[in-house]
Amino acid sequence: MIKRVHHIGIAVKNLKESTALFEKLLGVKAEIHAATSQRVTEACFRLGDEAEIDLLEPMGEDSTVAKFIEKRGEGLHHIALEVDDVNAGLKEMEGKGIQIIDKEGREGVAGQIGFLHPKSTNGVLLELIEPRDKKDKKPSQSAVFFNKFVSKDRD
Ligand code: CMX
Repeated sequence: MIKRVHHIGIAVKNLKESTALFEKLLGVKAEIHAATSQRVTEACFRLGDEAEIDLLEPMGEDSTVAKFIEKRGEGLHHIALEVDDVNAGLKEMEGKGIQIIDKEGREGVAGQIGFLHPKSTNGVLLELIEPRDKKDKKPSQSAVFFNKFVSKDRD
């Protein structure tokens, strides 16, 4: 079950300049992390208790984010949806006919993550994330609506 939008990833060329811009825009300070396994350096902006905005600067030319920027320019890279169990989430999505990139969750900065292929999700890369630091929150109202909407039982 999807609990909430965990974060939105935006691909940028220059993390320093974009961090300064987004700090001015959002009025919050960023936390900077090196996500070596994903080949990006991230600036994370926590927006209250809900979603984060993460700016992603590629680490080297072989990074998937570098390829993305080269092909499509800077901009929305992915939307991450929080789940209780990433492996169960990936299996559930595969069962619904969605093309998955990862058969199993892998280690990300904030927990276990797995991706769904943008070719099967209207051109948007979706990430499922099982946060390490589970807040045990109730799903947000929009997540309740989303789950109802995609449920096979809806009328
Ligand atoms: N959003 C939407 N479409 C995307 C995309 C993205 N982020 N990345 C690639 N695509 C599109 C490409 O434009 C291309 O479309 P066309 O065939 O119409 O040209 C298609 O997907 C295939 O792209 P590709 O360049 O041939 O394939 P890649 O080798 O780039 O692989 C993808 C694409 C999505 C499978 C790969 O980027 C991937 O595995 N991503 C998941 C991991 C990841 O993105 N990690 C980065 C950091 C994440 C984090 O910090 O949390």
